[in-house]
Amino acid sequence: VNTRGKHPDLIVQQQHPFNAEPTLTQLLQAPTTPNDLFFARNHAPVPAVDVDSYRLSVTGLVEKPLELSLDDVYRLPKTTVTATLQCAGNRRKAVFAYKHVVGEVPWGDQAISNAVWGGVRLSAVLERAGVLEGAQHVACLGLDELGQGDKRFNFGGSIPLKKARCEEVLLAYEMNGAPLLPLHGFPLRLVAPGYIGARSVKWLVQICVQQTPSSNHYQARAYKLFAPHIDAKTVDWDKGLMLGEMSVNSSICVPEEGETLASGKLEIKGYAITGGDRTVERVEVSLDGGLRWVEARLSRVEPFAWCFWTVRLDLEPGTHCVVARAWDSAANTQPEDLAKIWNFKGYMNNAWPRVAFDVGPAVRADKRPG
Ligand SMILES: Nc1nc2c(c(=O)[nH]1)N[C@H]1C(S)=C(S)[C@@H](COP(=O)(O)O)O[C@H]1N2
Ligand SMILES: [Mo]
Repeated sequence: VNTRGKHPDLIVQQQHPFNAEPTLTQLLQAPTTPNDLFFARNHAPVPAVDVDSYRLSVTGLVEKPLELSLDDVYRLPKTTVTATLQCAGNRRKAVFAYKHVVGEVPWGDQAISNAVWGGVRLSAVLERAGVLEGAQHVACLGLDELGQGDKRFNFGGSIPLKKARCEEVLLAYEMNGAPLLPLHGFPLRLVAPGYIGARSVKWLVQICVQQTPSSNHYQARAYKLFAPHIDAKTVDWDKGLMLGEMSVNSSICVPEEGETLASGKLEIKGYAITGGDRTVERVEVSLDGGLRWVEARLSRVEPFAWCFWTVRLDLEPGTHCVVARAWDSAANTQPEDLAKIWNFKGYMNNAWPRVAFDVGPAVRADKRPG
């Protein structure tokens, strides 16, 4: 695990537990993020798993509780799904810049990555167990332990049963054709496409079908959204909006803040993503604070995955400020002002990304290198 911190293009936010994101430049290299550059978000040390004694239990509101070995899982029909995971804390650095948040990882725009996941459908396992009437949520538990002394507990979270039955939700044991790395949940993790990353529980050990959402700390307290005037002292945890589906979001990755570009045709690039089973429909940029917008060209758009966007522009020498916004298939778009969605946990920042950059004087053709 620690050797991953040595990858030159990985920004390590925290060594223990290990939290890291690729550089902006690396993020846009390929639509599928290489496994060794995939962002890592851990709340506790990576648990060691004994594959022989490992069992996944399926309990709760089911006709027939199951105890599945890894071989039992491997025997089920295998399928692959392309899905982008995004942490609810993605783009928190901008939230900090506006107003500081205490004790949270200061993610840049790279707490997001895309992979082709291989595994079995959660629905196949639920069918084998037989879901009983009254069931509405599927709660997952990981093997990693948090807390101290007799207050120890495992990481967990839940998704609605309706989502759990969708064909895109996987119990994944492969990532981009390779066995899942310990850092990303070996031997088995949930992949809940369209939902915040926290719901894709790693080192999965238990699936519980139940009437209510998970009572785990990371569902019942953390990963909730509060209004800007609420803080850690005034918060009533029961009142927060429990996060599930991702909202529509985008990032400007090229140019980077403060960069100087040669005048002439230049490119502005980034990614866009949305949640649920919605798709990104349009991305646009503005150089005048949002009065006039230029539509970007999108890479292939598919549900559950980000898309990359590009705008080619001819800009005059001087300082420019570019903002962007994405629109999805439900006509949702991003809010302009971070202040209005600021929350003390720094979640779900999908305010317009803003990048200030300089365009230098034109480089004369005869002075151009090469
Ligand atoms: N068991 C377990 N699962 C977990 C976590 C964790 O700390 N423990 N972190 C969650 C969060 S907050 C995110 S954003 C994703 C990140 O997945 P990755 O580390 O593979 O990128 O895993 C989720 N699953
Ligand atoms: Mo996360």
